[in-house]
Amino acid sequence: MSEVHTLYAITHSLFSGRARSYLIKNQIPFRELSTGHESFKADVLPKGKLPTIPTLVTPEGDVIRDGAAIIEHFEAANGRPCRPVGAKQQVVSALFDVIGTDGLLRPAMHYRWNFQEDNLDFVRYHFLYSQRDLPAREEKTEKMMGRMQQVAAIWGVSDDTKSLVEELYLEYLDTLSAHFEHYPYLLGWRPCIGDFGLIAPMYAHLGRDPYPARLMQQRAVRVYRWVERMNRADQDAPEYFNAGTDFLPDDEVPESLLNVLKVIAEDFVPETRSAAATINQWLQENRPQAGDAAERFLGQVQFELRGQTITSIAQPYRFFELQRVQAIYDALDTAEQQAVRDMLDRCDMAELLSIRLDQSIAQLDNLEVWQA
Ligand SMILES: N[C@@H](CCC(=O)N[C@@H](CS)C(=O)NCC(=O)O)C(=O)O
Repeated sequence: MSEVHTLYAITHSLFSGRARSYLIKNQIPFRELSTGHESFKADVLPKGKLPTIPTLVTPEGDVIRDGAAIIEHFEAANGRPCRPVGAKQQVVSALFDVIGTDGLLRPAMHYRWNFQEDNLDFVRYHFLYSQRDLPAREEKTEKMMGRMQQVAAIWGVSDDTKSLVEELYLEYLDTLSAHFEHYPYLLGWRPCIGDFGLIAPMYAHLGRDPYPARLMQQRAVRVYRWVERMNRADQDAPEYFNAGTDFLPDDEVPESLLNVLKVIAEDFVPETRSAAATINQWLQENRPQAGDAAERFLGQVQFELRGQTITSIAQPYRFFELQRVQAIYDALDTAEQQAVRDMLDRCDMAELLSIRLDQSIAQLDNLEVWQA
């Protein structure tokens, strides 16, 4: 694959980090352009349908919008290099993909937007220079940033909940750091689909904006190293003296990784349960037709976390990703299903196998659409 792809993305964008890392790690040549380039509006958007990044243009001119679709495009074409073979590893890999792209948005938004003294000038640079030098650029930047400053609140961070959000994030950071004592990637010696999902919030926001990046450098060097590593084409694991080259043998999912899942489960599971109830209620009332575009946000979510109530937002996309975990599980034989269930029970994640929407979501012509 010597021809160059074009990735419409930007350095400070959360979802861009997932596709970029995949391209780097799989040595797929690409150039990155911001959506400020004329070509995005003129040539790409009509085929991509929505103005979101990442959007990929292949050397043949095909347009693929959405990080999951971009990765699936290469996985399907190349014998699924980033999907482990074993049942438990496959499920854990797909689960981290959901956690990264949806489950860690709360700390990602909090640590970007609620530490303005440290972050604001840095972030403003990126918003400003993602646009061409047109007269309204400064004004547009301030407007965009003003809007974005609300997002942490939308995901449930308030004066009352912010110390809880930080407490949980720090526990997650500590357990992830402990995992990387043993291995450079989630499932051993090379990155899986889950690593790419997880890098989404961990790169642009939590691993690069000044305040959270310093926090990560000072508190969790190993996590910081993984963030660097996920943006390099080589294995980048010189500090591991016993390094292998593959996923761990015998479908092993290390205990250290289950410890990470156990921390994440605390908000991810009740939030998913509540979001499913909200969206299913909406589905009953609205009964979208097969092929109708799935909404990006659908109402509020409320759940209890360590004695406090978090009010957040329901996103159908979480369930599009979760369906992929469930599809892997559904295709397993009974003994494998039992092994997966036992593993997920141990980290309080087993309920995710059965939290489902009444209508599933597919990707069709660059849109997420409802199915019958
Ligand atoms: N599901 C999409 C989400 C992409 C997305 O929301 N990207 C943000 C930037 S990180 C964006 O483009 N926002 C602009 C918009 O929604 O108009 C993916 O995973 O690629």
